[in-house]
Amino acid sequence: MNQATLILIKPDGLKKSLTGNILTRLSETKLEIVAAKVMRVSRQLAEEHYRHLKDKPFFEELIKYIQGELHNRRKVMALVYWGEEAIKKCRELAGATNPEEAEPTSIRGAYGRITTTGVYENVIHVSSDEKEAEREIKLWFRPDEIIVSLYPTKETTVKEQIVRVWA
Ligand code: DAT
Ligand code: MG
Repeated sequence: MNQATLILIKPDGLKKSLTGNILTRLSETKLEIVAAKVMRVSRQLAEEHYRHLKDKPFFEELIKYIQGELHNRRKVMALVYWGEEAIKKCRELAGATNPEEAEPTSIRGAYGRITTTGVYENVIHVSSDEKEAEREIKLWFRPDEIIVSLYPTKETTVKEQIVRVWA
């Protein structure tokens, strides 16, 4: 069954120059990359992305982490991988949430760490299931940024919208 999953290379992954290593590991899955971009993460996006954790004691640190404030790298690389069992394959390669418990050969096991303040810096995000993948992909990408049609779309006329174009 074909699935889509959101992948984020988190600010620690970017700061540690792990983009190439992570993409190489993910290429073992033979899945297709159908969207990719580097972007800044607003507080609103961060809070919405991690809304299932908003009551946790580490929530505030987690928001700072994904926004890049802990690493002085205010960006993430966001991708959508698509293909057979995409979520399971990517989560297996990513490893357990807690980098100390993750398989040493997994991405998080190899490159993650727990900070002295208790933040799990685990370098990569992978959607947890199909429902979350849809929610997250719709949060991080517009339909025209994805080269396949994953979810139903509709056309709408946007009036007097200011957009930036090349000068
Ligand atoms: P996952 O990212 O494996 O889907 P999650 O959705 O439960 O895990 O948590 C999202 C992120 O929050 C996770 O990547 C790291 C952080 N996190 C989760 N549990 C934590 C904990 N007990 N202490 C510190 N950070 C935690
Ligand atoms: Mg999760």
